[in-house]
Amino acid sequence: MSAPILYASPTLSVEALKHSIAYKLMFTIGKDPAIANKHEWLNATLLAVRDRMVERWLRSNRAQLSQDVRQVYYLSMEFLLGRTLSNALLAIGIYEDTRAALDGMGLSLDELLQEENDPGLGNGGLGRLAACFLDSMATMALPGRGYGIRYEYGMFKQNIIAGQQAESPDYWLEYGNAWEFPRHGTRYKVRFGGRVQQEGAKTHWLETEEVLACAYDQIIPGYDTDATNTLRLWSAQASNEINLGKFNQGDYFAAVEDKNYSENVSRVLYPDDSTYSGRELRLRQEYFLVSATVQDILHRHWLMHQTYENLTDKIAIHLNDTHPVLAIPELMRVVIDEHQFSWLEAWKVVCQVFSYTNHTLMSEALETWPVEMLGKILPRHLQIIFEINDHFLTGVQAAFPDDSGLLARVSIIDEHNGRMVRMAWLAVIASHKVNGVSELHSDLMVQSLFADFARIYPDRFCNKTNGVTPRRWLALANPALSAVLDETIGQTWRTDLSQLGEITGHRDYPTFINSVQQAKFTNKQNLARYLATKLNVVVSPAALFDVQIKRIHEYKRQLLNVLHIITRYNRIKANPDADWVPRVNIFAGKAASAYYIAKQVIHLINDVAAVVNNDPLMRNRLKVVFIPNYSVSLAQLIIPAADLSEQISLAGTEASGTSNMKFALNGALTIGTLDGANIEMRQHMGEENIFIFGNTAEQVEALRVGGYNPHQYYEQDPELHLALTQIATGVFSPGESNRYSNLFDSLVNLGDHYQLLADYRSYVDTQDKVDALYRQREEWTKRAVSNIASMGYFSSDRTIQEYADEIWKVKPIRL
Ligand code: 26W
Repeated sequence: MSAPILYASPTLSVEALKHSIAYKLMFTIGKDPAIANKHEWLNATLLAVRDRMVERWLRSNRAQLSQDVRQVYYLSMEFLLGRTLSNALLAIGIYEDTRAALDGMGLSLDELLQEENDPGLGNGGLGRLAACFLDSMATMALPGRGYGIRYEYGMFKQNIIAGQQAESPDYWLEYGNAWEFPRHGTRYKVRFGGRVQQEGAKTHWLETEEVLACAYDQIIPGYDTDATNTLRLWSAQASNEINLGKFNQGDYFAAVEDKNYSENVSRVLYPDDSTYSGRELRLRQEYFLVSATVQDILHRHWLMHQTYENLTDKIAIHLNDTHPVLAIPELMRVVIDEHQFSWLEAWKVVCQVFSYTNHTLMSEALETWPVEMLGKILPRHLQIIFEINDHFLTGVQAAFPDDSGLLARVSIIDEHNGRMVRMAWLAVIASHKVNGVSELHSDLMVQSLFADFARIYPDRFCNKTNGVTPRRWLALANPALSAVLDETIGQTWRTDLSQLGEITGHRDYPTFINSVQQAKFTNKQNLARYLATKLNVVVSPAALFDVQIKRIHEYKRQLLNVLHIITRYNRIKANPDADWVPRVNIFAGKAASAYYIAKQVIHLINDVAAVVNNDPLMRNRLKVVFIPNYSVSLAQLIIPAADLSEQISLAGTEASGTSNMKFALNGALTIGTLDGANIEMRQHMGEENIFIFGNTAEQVEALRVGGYNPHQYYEQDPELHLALTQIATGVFSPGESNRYSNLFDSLVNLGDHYQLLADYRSYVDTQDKVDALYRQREEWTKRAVSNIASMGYFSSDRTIQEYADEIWKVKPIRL
C-alpha cells in the first residue's frame, strides 16, 4: 500500500477543492454559480473529484504496461456499481474536505450525493457481485479490467400503482454521465449475419452487417491506494458504410431506420433474471460485448508484446455466468481466421485463458440458443462450436467407451429439445476452472448440473464463496457503526475485514453495546424518515425492523414471509392486549415484467399492508411496508437499519446470496434456511448467533422424490390453514375476492414447488424465538456484535484473493 492519503492536507485541500469545483462549473459546464442548479453543482463536483483520480489512474495504467504482468479481464453483461461520487470521496480520502468545501459555498454534500442517479446496469446479485469485485481488484492493485455494455436504459423503474408493479423506462443518461470518458478513438466493428465461405484452408465470413462498438471508460478507484482500474463499457453506433449506401440510393428513411436498428444492440438491459429470454436481440447483445472486448484485449496485447505467441502467459478472461460465453468461439475465430493460428493451437490458447463462474442451478435460467438462430446471426461461430463439440466428443468417446448415454448428455448440442446450443456446456468444456459461489452451490453443481463433466474433468471444478466490499457496504452505507468500530479497533478494517474479529473482546462492555445499539437506532431513524417523507408511512424506530429485499422470485419465498405476517396479524387480532414485540416488515424488490406470479406476490404484499396498516387494533404492533424501486442506493439506506434479515429461500436454490452478508456485517441477525452462503455464515458466527429453520437441501430432495404433498400441511396446521384460506377468500382483497386464488392453488393444489408449506411451521416457531430474543435487548445486541465480528471472511477482498491465486494467477502491481 502507498503512503497514507486518508487524512492529508486539511485547509489547503478545502480551498483547492472549492476552487476546482467552481472552475468546473464555469468552464466545463458553462454555468454561472449564481444560478446553477443542484445537478450542475453535482456534475461540477464529480468532475473536480475525478480530476484528482486521473493522475493515479494514468500511473496505474503505466505501471501495468511497464511491469508486463498478467492481466485479468472480467466480462459481464451486468455491473451494478451504485453511485460513484461518495465512493470516490471515500477511496481518495477527501470526504470531509469536500463537505467543508461545499459548505463554504453554501451547498450541502449530502444533498448533492442524493442527486446523483444510480445507474441500474444490472438485475441483481450477479451484477452487484461484479461491482464488488472491481472494487476489490482495484484496492488490491490487481491488474484487471471490467468489460460490459453501456445500456442506454438500465433496469426499469418500478412504481407501485394501486398495489401493483408498473414499469417505466430508466433513461439514466438524462443529465449526462460526468464520470465516464468517451473514447472516440477506440471503436471496433462488430459483425452479424452473412455467410461463411471456404477457400482451401481459409474460411471467410462475408456479407455481414456491421455495427460499431465505442468505448466509454470509467475509473474504478482503489481504496487508500494509488491503484485504480478501468471499467470499459461498449456503446453501439451505426457504422456509416451501410447507411451511406442506402442514403445515396435516395432511401433516406431506410438509412435512418437502419441506424436506429443497429444501435438497438446497446439500448436496453434485459430486466429478467428468472428465465432466459431466447430473444435474438439478447444474443446480439452478448456477441456485441464479447466481440468488441476480444478485439480490444488482443489490440492491447499486441501493443504491449508485438506477438500473440505469449497470450496464455499474459491474459486471463473470466466469464461472469454464461452470458459472455461467445467470447470462446470469438477468440478462436479471430486467431484462426485473422492471425493464422492452427485450430489446435487456437484451442490450446482458449483452454488456458478462460474461466467461468456459474451463478444459478435453476434450469429455466440456463442459456440455450436454437442452432438455427445462432447460425443465422453468427454462422462462423456456430461452425466453430460444432468443431469444438466434435473435438470434445471424440476425446470423451475414447476415455469413456462404455457409457452409452454420456455423449448425448455432454454434447454442446442438445438434440432432444429442438437442437439447442447449451452455453453452460461450452463454458465448462473450454474453461480451465469452473466455480460455484458458495460451498453448497459448488457441491450441488458437481452433483447435479455438471455431474458428467465432473467425471470427465475432475480437477476443473472449485468453489469461490462470494463476498462483499466493506468499503461500500459498511464504511459508506453505515457511518454510524463505522465510527463505533473506528473508535474500538481502529480504521484498518476497511482493507482487512478479518480485524472485525477484535470486537468480540468488547462484547461484554456495556458502553460498547450501548454505542452499537445507538448506531442501529440512528440508522432506523434515517430509514423511518425516508418512509415518512417518501411513502407517507409512519413507523416507530423502536420496533423490530424485519427486512426482505431482493428480486421477487418464487424460490426466494417472499410468500412464506407473507404467510408469517398474516399469522402474526391473526394472533394479534385474537389477543390484542398481549405484550407483542412491535414489528415493521419491510419488503423491496422488482419482479421481471413477464413473471406473473412474482407480480401477484407484490400485489399481495401491498394488499396485506393496506389491511394491516389500517387496522386500528394493530397500531404500532405490526406494520407492513413495500418500498418501491429497489436499487443499490436504497440497499445502502435499508440494510444498516435492519434488525432481522430474511434469507429464506428453499434450501438448494439460492446459489449464494450476498445481501445476507451485507446485513450481518451491519449488525442484523439472520433468519434463514441452510441455503447458499447462509451455511458458511453459520459456521463462522456459530449456530447460537443465527436463526436457522426449515428443511436441508437433502431433506428437500427427499421430500420431492418421496412425493411431497402440500395439502397435508394445509389440512393439519390450523394457523397455516387460516392464513391460506384468508388469501384465497379475499380477506386481503375485499374488492376482488378471488384475486389470489391462483396463488393459493399454486401452493395447495399444484404441488408447491418451493415447499413453502413444508417449512411454514418451523419458520413461524423460529420467528417466535426472534421475538423472545428481541425482548432481551442486550443479549440481542451481543449476538449482533458476534455477527459483525465474524464477517471478515465475507469480504470480497478474500474472494478476489482466491480468484487471483487459484484461477487467474495474477499478482498485484507495484506502484
Ligand atoms: C439469462 C437470464 C439470467 C440473467 C441473470 C439468468 C440468470 C441470471 C443470474 C445468474 C441471476 C443472479 O444474479 N444470480 C445470483 O448471483 C449471485 C452472485 O453470485 C448469487 O449470490 C445469487 O444467489 C444468485 O441468485
